[in-house]
Formats: sequence, C-alpha cells, structure tokens
Amino acid sequence: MITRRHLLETAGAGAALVSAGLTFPKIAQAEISTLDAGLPAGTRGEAVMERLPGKQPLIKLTYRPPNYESPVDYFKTPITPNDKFFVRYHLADIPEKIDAAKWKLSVGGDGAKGTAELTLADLKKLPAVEVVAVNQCSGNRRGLFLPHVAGVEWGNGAMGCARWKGARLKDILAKAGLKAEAVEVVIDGADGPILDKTPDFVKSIPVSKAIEDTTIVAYEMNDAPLPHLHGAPARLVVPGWTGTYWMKHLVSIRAVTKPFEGFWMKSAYRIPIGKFPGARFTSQESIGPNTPITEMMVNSLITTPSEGAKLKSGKSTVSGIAWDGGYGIRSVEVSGDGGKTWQPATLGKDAGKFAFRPWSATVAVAAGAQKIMARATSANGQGQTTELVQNPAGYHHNLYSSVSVTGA
Ligand SMILES: Nc1nc2c(c(=O)[nH]1)N[C@H]1C(S)=C(S)[C@@H](COP(=O)(O)O)O[C@H]1N2
Ligand SMILES: [Mo]
Repeated sequence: MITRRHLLETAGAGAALVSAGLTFPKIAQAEISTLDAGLPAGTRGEAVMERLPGKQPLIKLTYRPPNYESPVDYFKTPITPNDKFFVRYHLADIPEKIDAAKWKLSVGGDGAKGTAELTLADLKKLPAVEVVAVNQCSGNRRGLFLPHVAGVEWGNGAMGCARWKGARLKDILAKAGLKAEAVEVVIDGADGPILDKTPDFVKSIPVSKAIEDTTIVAYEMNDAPLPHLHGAPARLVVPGWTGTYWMKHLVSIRAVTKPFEGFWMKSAYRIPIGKFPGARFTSQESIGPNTPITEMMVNSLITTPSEGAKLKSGKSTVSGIAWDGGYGIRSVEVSGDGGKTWQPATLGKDAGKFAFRPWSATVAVAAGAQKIMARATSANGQGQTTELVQNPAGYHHNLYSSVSVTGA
C-alpha cells in the first residue's frame, strides 16, 4: 500500500531532479500537521512540514521550484533565524552550488560608462553596510484572498527579517561608472528555466532606488555567510521593497537607458495604479499595463496567542510584530473584542525603519469565543485595511490581523 507518508518521501527523494542541477538531499523529515492560521475554508486544511538542507521544518507549498513558508511560531523573535527563513524560487533550474572563490559579478550596460567585474573579495573591499530589513514576498497571504486568486497560495509566512551585510549597489555601479541617462538597473541571477518557454527571472529597479545607501549586494545574513537557499554568494537587498527585487545568486548588474522589458517586469508583479500608496516605478509605466509593485504595505502579525488557543478568562498577553515599506512603525493597536474597542500596544526595540518591530499588550479575555485583532500605523500615517484591496495577482494583503480564541 502506498501511504501518504511514503508519497512524501518519494517526492522528497530528489533523484529525478539531479539532472536539472537540483540536488537536494533526501528530505530528512516529512510530517503532516494541521495548519489553522486563519485560512479561509477550502484553502488548505493540512500543511506538510519539510526540512530543506540546513533548515528547520518549513511549510511546503511546492518542491520544484522550492517554495516553503515559515509557520507563524517562527516570528516570535523580531529577527528570523536563517534556518527558519522562508524560501522562494520561480524557476526549477536553481544552481546546486556556486563556488564563491570562482564567482564573479559583471557590471555594465548602456547606462554605464564602462564595465567591471568583481570577485567576492573585491565586494568585501568596498565599505560594508549593515541593514536590518524585512524580505516579504509580494504574494504573502495570497492564500487568504477571498475570492481566491491563482499563484502560490502563501499563508502568513512568506516573509522574514534579517540583518544583511554587504556593499552598496551604488559603490558597485561606480566601478563601471553610472551615466546620467541611466533610468533603471537590471539584475540577473544564476538560476534559469528548464523549459525554453519559461522566461528567465530578471528584474530591474529605478536608478533612484538603486543608489540609496541601504540598497546593497549582501554576502552575509544574520552574521553568517549568505546561505545557498538565500542566494549565495551574494544577493540584492532592496529594503522597503517586496522580495521580488531581492535577486539571489547574482551574476550581472546592468545600468540601462530604457525601461527593461523582460516578462517579470513588463507582465508580472504589477498592481493597479492608484489603489495602493507607496513609490511609483514610473519608467516602467510606459511599457506595460498598470505599474510594478514597489514598497510593502504597513502590516502586522499576532504571534501570541496562536490561532485557536484556549485562554483563561481575565488578562492575557497579546504580542506580535509590525512592519512597513521603510517609514517605520508609529503605533500598533490591539482589540480583544473583535474590533469594537482598541487600545495602544507597547512597541519593543527599534532595529531600524526596515525591520520587524515587536509589540505587546494586555487584553481582557471573556468566556467564550472571541477574536483578538491588531492593526499597525506607519510613521507616514499609512494604516492597515478593513477590506481587501482586490488585484489580479493577490498582492499586498494587509487586512487587520486577527486570531480566534476561546476563553474559559
Ligand atoms: N535568483 C532568484 N532570486 C530571487 C527569486 C528567484 O526566483 N530567483 N525570487 C525572488 C522573490 S519573488 C522573493 S519573494 C525572494 C525570496 O527570498 P528568499 O528565498 O531568500 O526568502 O527572492 C527573490 N529573488
Ligand atoms: Mo516573491
């Protein structure tokens, strides 16, 4: 008899994937657990937890390409440890290993005065910058959209916050010389499609964002060399902007004088104009519909109590994290009665405007079923929403966060 567990182990064996350059070892542990973090009916009643190499168990969405999210428990600390950090890839042909000693980053493009090639040692000679920043997938919480939208059905965990260390993209561009006419910087990574018809994953950012002091090519994550699944030996870190621009396994950086027309810019990762606040990526608006997604929306997540918790009636601690697109968190409010009344939460340590901001409050829990809620406001006055802002790809889900609990 083929049991569910047997199927999982077979799927994790990876033997058939070796030819594609994917050599994940046989997954050491496959367990099925119930996931109930506020997912709407029909989304996912069960979650498969698997360990990728070097990782704690993560919730599997797809194996090939690897898309794994963090369970809510992993956000109880405002820094997400490397072994608990979500993994997201678009293409199945991800590099098995990159020899950091032989790796080179090429810099050029028609928006550059010349070309340059940097080794990892060259990168480390440039002034090092450290930034604590949230990497959140544009489609985080897509699985919570009603009506459902197509795509990887992420719950709450397609995000993480780490301390990134690297060289400024601006200093790297200066090695080739940036022309005044450059409008965008195009970034490519070492992974590629298996089928010819799948477009390669290449992204661009406006020059204005590329030359910000906190936009870096990172080679360290939480004081460790960048782990392979997070883009070794170096990745782009674009604090404030969604994860789609955070190119892993960087191979080339090109300054260009015309908007970059690749599929993942022109056709994908776009949102309706005017429905969301945040920076506009205007050079891209002339070549495709709508506008590219940019900054993350202000958001929060309750990490304690957990969904479905049974609590003693009386006073109960509520805690969690809040973040936004790089303005910083001004305040968080909490409701113990499903949104009827709100009280301010106490903000925890500020690790910078791009980081998860911890918060906590004490609420009164009554007997019976009730909803605990949280809502954050950013330093520029943006708040979370009470109604989903519908968009075709299910981006920017930032409804008030909530957990259902029962008081006894
Ligand atoms: N080379 C490469 N870089 C990539 C991607 C990819 O598919 N390939 N996906 C991007 C997206 S959409 C996200 S959300 C982040 C996820 O980063 P992580 O896997 O380190 O968590 O990587 C980005 N960088
Ligand atoms: Mo993403």
